[in-house]
Amino acid sequence: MSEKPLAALKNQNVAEITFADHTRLALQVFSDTIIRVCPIDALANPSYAVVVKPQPTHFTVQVEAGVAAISTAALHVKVYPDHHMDVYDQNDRPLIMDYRGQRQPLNRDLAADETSLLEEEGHAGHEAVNAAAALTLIKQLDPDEVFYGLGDKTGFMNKRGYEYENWNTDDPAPQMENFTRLYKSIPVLYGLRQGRPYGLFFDNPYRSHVDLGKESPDYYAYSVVHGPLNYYIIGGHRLADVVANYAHLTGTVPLPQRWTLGYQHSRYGYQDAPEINQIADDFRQHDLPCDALYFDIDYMHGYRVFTWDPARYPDPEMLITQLHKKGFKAVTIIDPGVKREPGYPIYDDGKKHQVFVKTPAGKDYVNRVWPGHTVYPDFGSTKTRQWWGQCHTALTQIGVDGIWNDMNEPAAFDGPIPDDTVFSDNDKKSTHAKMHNLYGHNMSHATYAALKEQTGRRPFVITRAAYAGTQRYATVWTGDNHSLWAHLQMMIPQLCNLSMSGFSFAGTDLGGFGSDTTPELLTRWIEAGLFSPLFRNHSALGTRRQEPWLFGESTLAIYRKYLKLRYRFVPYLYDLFALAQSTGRPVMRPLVYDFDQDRQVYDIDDEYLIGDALLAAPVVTKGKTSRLVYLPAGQWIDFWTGAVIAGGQEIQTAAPLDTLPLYGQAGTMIPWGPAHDFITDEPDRAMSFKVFGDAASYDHYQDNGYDFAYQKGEFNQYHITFAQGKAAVMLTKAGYPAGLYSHITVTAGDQSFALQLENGKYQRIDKN
Ligand code: MIG
Repeated sequence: MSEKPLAALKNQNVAEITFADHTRLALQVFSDTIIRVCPIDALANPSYAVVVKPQPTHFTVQVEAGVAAISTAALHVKVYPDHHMDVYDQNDRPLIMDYRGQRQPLNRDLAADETSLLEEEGHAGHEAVNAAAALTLIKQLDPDEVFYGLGDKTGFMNKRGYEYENWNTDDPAPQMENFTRLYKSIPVLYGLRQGRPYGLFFDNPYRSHVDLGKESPDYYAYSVVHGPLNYYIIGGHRLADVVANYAHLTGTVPLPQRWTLGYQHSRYGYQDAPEINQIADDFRQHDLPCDALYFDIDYMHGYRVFTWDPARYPDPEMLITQLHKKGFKAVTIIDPGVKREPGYPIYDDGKKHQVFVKTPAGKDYVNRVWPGHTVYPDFGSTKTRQWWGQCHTALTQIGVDGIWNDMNEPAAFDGPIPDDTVFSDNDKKSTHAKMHNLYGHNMSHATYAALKEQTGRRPFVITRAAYAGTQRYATVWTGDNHSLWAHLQMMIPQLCNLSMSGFSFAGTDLGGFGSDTTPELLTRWIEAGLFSPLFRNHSALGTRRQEPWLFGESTLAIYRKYLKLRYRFVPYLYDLFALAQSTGRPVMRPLVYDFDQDRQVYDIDDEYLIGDALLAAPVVTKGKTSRLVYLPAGQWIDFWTGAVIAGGQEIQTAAPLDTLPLYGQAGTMIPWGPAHDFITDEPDRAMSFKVFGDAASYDHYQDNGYDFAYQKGEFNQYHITFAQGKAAVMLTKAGYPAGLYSHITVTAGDQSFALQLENGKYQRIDKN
């Protein structure tokens, strides 16, 4: 090697590499499976995403034949004098290897003057997204390598062959796989190289770009417009472990209130208090379970945040009280833009406290959103977050149960916000270029903290824009989809990749937001989305209305069937959320998550798992009444018929319009809750458990479902076993005595066992 030598030494949790050109690189060891890479002088930079500190970990640093070798029990990293780096797993098999060849940009056959020609005709010219890149990483691509993650990008489960950007964007056009960016930037990438899993988390909020083998079959690339380079190499035995390691790095999803797992209904365009009340009554009258109704922007007075239109909502507190009596929670939208209007108290107060972002010349920066000319709260400032949080008392004091944050990319109607607009970064002066992708994150943070303080309940915040780590504060939805079959299809990879990227609590607008839905599409959507963690029907102003009773009796009957079914699964979903919080294991999962050694599942876009017990294979194609279902190795039980089916094969199954093909994995068990029209703070009195196969055991979690008492030990845990024809329930923790079930039923096939609580123990009370 002609390069001058490098030096490497170990300094606490950091391997410090000094190159001949005097640049200094840090490999900071967080654990056996997590190594951060950044310049040494960037080590102390704060992160919005990462919540853990490096744990004491044994690792070695050596220089051999001019190459630095850094090894933990799980990862071996080699750093070369020419700055290249290779990462191997514990058995020295390649995971992430630098590409040493030349980059070959795509040939678009386009001269500069032809680009403007195309734009004139109305075609968007392809932006040279990498042109402005300050830093680039290029890694070898194995012929067999596949990619997942990246949050809520469009397209398919496996991201190989596509390019994506991280620059939070509100683009209402129908989002298809040619979209490189959406509302969120969650730069975590998972790869499987010859079945060996790894993760790369690029923790830099500036605009970035990834090319996953689109340019070339020989490499994949990451680039970012501004440094420092700051990324994490994540290892793990299985893909599931890598995903959990990432979740712990950036924080797991906090346990939500139980009612948030019920069905929720929304529409942009509900006119006034009588109409909202009518919708609530219609749900009950049609025997449709529902837990929440939403208030979109038109509840406000001229789109002024924290106001109500006095003509259409003369007494919002009374309206919310009425909704609560009918068993509905109320969720109001709050956009970040504050109308620039002297005399409007929120604006005046914000101005007084200097909470809005500024032009470089020091004036409030103004753009235009719904209310007209608006200013933007500077959420990267602690003072602004507290001020914004305080504004929410106007809503929490009248009983609002959740806050829906929209337009927080942030959206701006009069063209993009200039890069040099002054935004705060951890209370220090920074730029829009750096803080753009963090705007929704910091807004969610402010909202979460306010709701927690003002209500004492687990905050329900739903946000459109997000960065890595926002899952600690908010639920997300995927923004403005359309009532298109292609968007029903996209729901599955989008939600699965979101949950692999830390966001277990996510949903799409069921039925589709833009464009007109059809009875068949709406039906297949409510089936396919049955286990969508956030289960909300939402539609746009001016589109065909999407209340399920508007499509005739047969559509209504199927819709009702699935809403009722959803409530039966709420205890299972709640258990999965408790597990997601403690283990980082997602609720909704692509098949590759649990079966990463089965190449047949790498490109499955139309099936998903819910925990490890259930596999859903919805029909997502118009006119189909049967489909092929791939069942991974093992045995599967048809949820509807109880038929036992061998896995490791593709089967043909009938799926008439009212049927969601659904399978239980043999050897698992799920709770099966009582029927509900809505979820209250009252605990269930009895619970059932369904066994798939001949034997299974299960740990069930229960708490009051709404506040933080569980953190002080106020929860129950039940260990349920079924083996050799016998069912037993052990109470392994009884910290929430008021909730203890008086009766438990365990069913396995056509056998059923009834147990009853007697003297702190569950005893069999049947003769079965
Ligand atoms: O489209 O507040 O994604 O859910 O209904 C304009 C109105 C702005 C976009 C959100 C959508 C919401 C709508 N908003």
